[in-house]
Amino acid sequence: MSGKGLFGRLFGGKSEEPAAPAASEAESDAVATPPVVEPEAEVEVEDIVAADDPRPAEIIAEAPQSWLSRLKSGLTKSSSKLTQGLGDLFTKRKLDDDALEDLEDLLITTDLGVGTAARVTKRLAKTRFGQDVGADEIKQVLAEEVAQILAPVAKPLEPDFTRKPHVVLVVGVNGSGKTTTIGKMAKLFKDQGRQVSLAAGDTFRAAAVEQLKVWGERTNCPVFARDTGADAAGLAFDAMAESASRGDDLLFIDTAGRLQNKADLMEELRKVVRVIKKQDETAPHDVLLVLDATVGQNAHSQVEVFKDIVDVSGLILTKLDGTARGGVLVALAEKFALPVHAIGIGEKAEDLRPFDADAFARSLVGLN
Ligand SMILES: Nc1nc2c(ncn2[C@@H]2O[C@H](COP(=O)(O)OP(=O)(O)O)[C@@H](O)[C@H]2O)c(=O)[nH]1
Ligand SMILES: [Mg+2]
Repeated sequence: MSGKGLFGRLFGGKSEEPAAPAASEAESDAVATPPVVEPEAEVEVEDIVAADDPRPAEIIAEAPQSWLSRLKSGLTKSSSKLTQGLGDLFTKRKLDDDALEDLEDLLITTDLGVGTAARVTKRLAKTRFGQDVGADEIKQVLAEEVAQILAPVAKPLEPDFTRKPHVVLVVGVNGSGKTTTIGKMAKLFKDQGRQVSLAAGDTFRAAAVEQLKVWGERTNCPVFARDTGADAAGLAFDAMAESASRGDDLLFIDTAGRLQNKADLMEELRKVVRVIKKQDETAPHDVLLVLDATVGQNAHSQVEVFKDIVDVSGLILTKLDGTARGGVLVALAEKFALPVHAIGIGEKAEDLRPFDADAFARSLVGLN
C-alpha cells in the first residue's frame, strides 16, 4: 500500500461546500509529489527523496517519511516484543496443546486482551493443530484477527461543518496528550481550509494554557484563554459565544484531567457540558477521550471513569511510538467498541492521523 492513500484521506467531515476538501486534497498531493514521479506511481515519499536528491544528507535524513513507514517504526517496540516472543516459541514447533497455551500467554502479555488471545489460538487450533507452524504464519493470522476487531471502530472524526461551530470537547487524565492532540487536529483541519478556534479549558495549570497558546500560534488559530484558576465552565461559555460569532467551523475545548479527585473532576466536566448546552443544546458534538497507550491495561479503567462522567463519543490513543503496549488499542476496541478516531505516534503536528485498521494491525505484529 502506498502512504499516499492514507495521507489523502486525513479526517473526513460533512461539508456545506463539498468541493473544498477535495480541492485541497488534490493540492496537497501535488505538493507532496515531485514532478519526476508519475501521478499513479506506487512510490513512498522516502523512496522519492532517496532517488536523486541534491540536498545535503542531514537534510534528507530529516525529510518527511510516509505515514505508513512512520507508523511501522513508531510501533517497533510493540511489534518487536511480539516478534521476539513468537520467534522464541515457534521455530518449527508442532502446534500441540502446550504450544497453544504458550501462544495464548504470550498474546496476553502484549496487552492484546484475553478475548483476542483466545480467538487467535482457537482459530489456529482449528486449522493447524498437530502441524508445524512458523512465527510468520501466526503473525498473519494474528494480523487478520486484529484487523477484523479494529475495522468497526476505525472511524475518522467527521465534524458537521454546517454547525458553526462543531464543538469538540477533549477529555482525559493529565499528561495523556489532550493539548498536543488538539494542536495536531487544529493543524489537520486548518490545512483543509477550515476556520478553527481553541479554548484553554485546563485553567489549573499556567503551563497548560501557555502550551495551547503555542499551538494556536503554530497553527494560526485563535485561543480563548483566561488566567490560571479561572472557572473552566465560564471560559467554555464565552468561547462558545465568541466562536459562534466568528462563524468558526470548529471549536476544540481543552480540559483539565485531575483524576486524583474524581468528584471534583466530575463536577467540573459536567458543568462545562452544561454551559456548552446553554449556547447550543446539541453540543458538544464530539467528546473525545485521549488515552496514553503507555499506561497499558490502566487505559481500561480510564475509559470506565470518563464514560461515567461524560458521554464519551470516541477515543484517541497517543504515544504509540513510545511503548511496547500498543496492543491495548485492540483490547479497548474489543471491550468498549468506541470509535478510535486517530492515533498519535510522536510529538509533532504531523504525528497524528486517522486510524486505519489494516495498517495498524500489520504494523503491530511486525508484518510489511
Ligand atoms: N511520543 C509522543 N509524545 C506525545 C504524544 N502525544 C503527546 N505527547 C507528549 O506527551 C506530553 C503530555 O502531553 P499534553 O498534550 O501536555 O497532555 P495533557 O496534559 O493531556 O494536555 C507532552 O510532552 C507531549 O509532547 C505522542 O503521540 N507521542
Ligand atoms: Mg493539557
